[in-house]
Amino acid sequence: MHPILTAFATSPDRGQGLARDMRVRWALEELGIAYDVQLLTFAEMKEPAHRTRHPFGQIPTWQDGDLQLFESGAIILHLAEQHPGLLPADANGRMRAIVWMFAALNTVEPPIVERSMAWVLEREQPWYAQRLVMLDERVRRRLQELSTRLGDGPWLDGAFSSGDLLMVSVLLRLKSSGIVDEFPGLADYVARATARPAYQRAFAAQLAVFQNA
Ligand code: GTB
Repeated sequence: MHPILTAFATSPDRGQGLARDMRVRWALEELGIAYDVQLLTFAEMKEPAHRTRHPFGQIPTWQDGDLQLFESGAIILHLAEQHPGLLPADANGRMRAIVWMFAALNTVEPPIVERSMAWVLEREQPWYAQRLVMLDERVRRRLQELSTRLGDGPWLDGAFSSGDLLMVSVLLRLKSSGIVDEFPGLADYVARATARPAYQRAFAAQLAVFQNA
């Protein structure tokens, strides 16, 4: 019996790989961990059985024997600590990669999610266009800062790590906006990461869920 990842039975993104099970799938592929997927409808995510796994009734969750986890970043940190491949061996390098995981989730993702949620919830409002200008500006500021730090380097700190995996996952949510393409270094960074065979396998697996639904 393999560990179990939960994911949307029908992702609202129609297989674009934007839901947060995708980043865990990617980490699992990078690390060579076999897993099963349990697909949940929106109603099933809110039922008591799933609430015992996830207090907020969301995906993804991860179950490995007695260990039950939620929060995509925590799941990936756990996997990266248990298996070689996504964290450097030396303690300082390891901690720096973990810092980038937090930076992706706590500093770069929030303005990107706020922009996406404004489109979902507020795009019919008369003031939406004006608000979007402000939201885009906040996203651009973060991307400019990230781009400056990345410089010419292929990855954020040495070899590809779970920090890069999360950062790229977060940037992908901007794909349809074209904003990442305004920063050629970041666009190359995303292209380099998504060309990795592990990303490609993970993407194909989540797309198959949509195609078979
Ligand atoms: N902080 C948590 C984590 O990182 O694991 C956030 C988990 C989360 O937001 N899960 C979402 C969920 O279960 C799915 S990923 N939502 C259902 C609910 O809350 O009832 C968020 C997401 C959903 C859809 C798209 N999309 O269509 O593009 C993108 C991202």
